[in-house]
Amino acid sequence: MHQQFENRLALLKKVQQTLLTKQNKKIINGNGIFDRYENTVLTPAHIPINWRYDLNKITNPCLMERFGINAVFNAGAIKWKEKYLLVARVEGADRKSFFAVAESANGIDNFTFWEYPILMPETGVPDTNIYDMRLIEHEDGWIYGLFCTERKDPNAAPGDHSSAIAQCGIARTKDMLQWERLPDLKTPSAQQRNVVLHPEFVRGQYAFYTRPQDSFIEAGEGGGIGFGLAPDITNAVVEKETVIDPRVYHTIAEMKNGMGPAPFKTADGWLHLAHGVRNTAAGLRYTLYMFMTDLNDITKITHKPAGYFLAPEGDERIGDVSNVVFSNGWIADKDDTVFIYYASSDSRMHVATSSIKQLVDYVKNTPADGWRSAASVNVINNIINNNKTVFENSNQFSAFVK
Ligand code: M1P
Repeated sequence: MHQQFENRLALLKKVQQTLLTKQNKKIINGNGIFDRYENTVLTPAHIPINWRYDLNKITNPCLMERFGINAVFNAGAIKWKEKYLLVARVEGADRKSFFAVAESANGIDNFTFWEYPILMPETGVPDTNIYDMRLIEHEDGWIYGLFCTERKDPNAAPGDHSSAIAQCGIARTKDMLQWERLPDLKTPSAQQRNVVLHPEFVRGQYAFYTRPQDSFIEAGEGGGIGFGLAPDITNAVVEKETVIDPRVYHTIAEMKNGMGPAPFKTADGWLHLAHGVRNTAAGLRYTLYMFMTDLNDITKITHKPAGYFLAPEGDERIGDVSNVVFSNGWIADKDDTVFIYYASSDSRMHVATSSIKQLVDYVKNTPADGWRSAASVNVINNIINNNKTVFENSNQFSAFVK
């Protein structure tokens, strides 16, 4: 029995070591905007063996898994002490999510979890489930983690075990190890998910991107990505939310949308990554989209390409919640490289790389939505006609049109 235990443990370790040391390669022939990579960067198989197994031969002679992991996804991201950190949403087989930090030296492979998951302090109202942390290095000197905290709806009818109240939890740290939990954000909305803190003060206040979806729709206001200010982060109250990026009929965000990670400041404006949700006969489809806001008025969208930036492809389309990509973490490096971390189908994490230069070009020069089929055809015709001019009298063009 002991030998069997030893053999199984050796195999578990070997398989995991192979996974954790596997090199990740860029997939060539991308769209010029970003590049995908061959391998996922975090999966349940990346979770340390000693979190899942009791490694004592006496108490666990069959070397059974004692704590199963269902999914590792929707990770916040930060560059910290020259390492690329992901604060992943780890979901156990018990359906509860928690946060855990994984680090990599290059941002694209060999992500390895820290010794312990994060034991997030609770407020006076315990969290039933916490997930989807956004990491923000705020100019006040703290690193904030904003996340969704869900508790059972106290007004749920007897027998209703699925109605929940979702709110924005706030915690902060200086070392990524010790977290100080602050009171949950208060807003006029009954539910909040996908709340992000802007990294700079706005008019001397903390600025939040919110998602006043449900209450605004109920009030006939359509919903979308909202914005509001709070003077004090230790008791954050947003009195008024204004929708800055509304949902629009027959677009990738017709059903709902939500901010992704905190925006990057560029010379041209604030670069944002968000997710949009549309309905299909097969259920909801989540894709990522981008836009830019004005440096002087961060509530004003200056550029917004039509449609999605990144949509689920191939294996990404299948998982616990299929046809979903979701991102709440990206890192801009000093050399201009941008690491976009995204989850597919609520199951595992991927990386894509781009650069600030490419993303600014994409956001500024990709045509905006014309809202109608005819407008889309006009965009294509413009491209074709411009290309004709570019390649007039050139052999390259004749090769294309043959
Ligand atoms: O299942 C897809 C996503 O659904 C929710 O996002 P949203 O509130 O924008 O619909 C979240 O539960 C998210 O974690 C999940 O990935």
